[in-house]
Amino acid sequence: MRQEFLKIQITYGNDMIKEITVRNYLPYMDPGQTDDEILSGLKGKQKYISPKYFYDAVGSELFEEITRLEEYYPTRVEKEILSGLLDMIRINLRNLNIVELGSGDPSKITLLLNQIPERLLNTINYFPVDICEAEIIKSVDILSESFPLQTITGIVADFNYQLHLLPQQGTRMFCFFGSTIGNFTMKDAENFMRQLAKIMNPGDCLLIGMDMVKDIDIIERAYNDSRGITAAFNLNILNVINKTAGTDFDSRDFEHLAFFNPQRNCIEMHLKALRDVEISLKNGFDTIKISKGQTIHTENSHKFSYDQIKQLCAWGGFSRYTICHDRKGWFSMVYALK
Ligand code: AVJ
Repeated sequence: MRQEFLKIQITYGNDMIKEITVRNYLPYMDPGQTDDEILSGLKGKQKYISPKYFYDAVGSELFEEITRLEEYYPTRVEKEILSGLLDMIRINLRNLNIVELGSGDPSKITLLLNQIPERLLNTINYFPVDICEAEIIKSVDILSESFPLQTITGIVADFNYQLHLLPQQGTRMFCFFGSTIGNFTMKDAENFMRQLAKIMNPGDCLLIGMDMVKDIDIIERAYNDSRGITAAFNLNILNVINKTAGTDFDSRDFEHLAFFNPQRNCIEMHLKALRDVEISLKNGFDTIKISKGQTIHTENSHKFSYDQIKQLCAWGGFSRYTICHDRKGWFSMVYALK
């Protein structure tokens, strides 16, 4: 087993050295399981790749670029809500352990930390959790410069499988921003909330961002931006799969497709084959055939109703919750207390 607990030294141009703490739990994932997950998704009739594979270093950068697009409203609106959140809801911040799932870049937690006085900040421990190690290192580096927190410990993990490895200490606030919960099918969202219910203790709380149902044109525009950044983000998943599972996809054989599915209230992203392709696998024996026009489903992005928020909170065993939303009701931040 590779070393899980690391101190990483960051060296700056002029010999300055800084040490940050990162725990990497990905080596605890069974590599066979990862390959099986990818291959079984590719072998089925409707081909599927889990959206967690978007986020290598390149994909994480592309996603950050998406969040700055005019057409991509979710991040903008969520940030609006976050930047005034602590005036609207009362959270007991002293000695809090903040665990942010799928943290990505530190801009969202920064908005929250900006509202907390220094005398409280230095009682708070912060744990960003992400599947992308490069993102975690960058985040811990940036935040440790900006805020006098008690500790910052980066955690590289797959929260689909490794919730039980998250910090157990003290009172915790789990943050799950960006409507990442929308990536799950409703069944998986139910499982996820039930898992959370198991690992959370009385006094712990959850702060979860959800993108709401709205005009379809607005939603579809957010996933078909005019600069093609979302297309590049979608296509990059094939490079990640090549690295992870040893396939030989050529992203030039596919095009980006994103549309709203009104039955399930979700955006579906696919990669559509522009020609017949045959993908070879690491073992050299098997191949996967994809015919022209066939798609690989890469992401669901559910949009929520207030009834669904209520349902999710019930699955999570939350007795009390508060919903904060923007004026137009485009995005909700739910604060739920165990
Ligand atoms: C990070 C999963 C919330 O679903 O809107 C952005 C990812 N995909 N554009 C989303 C994404 C295409 C994003 N989440």
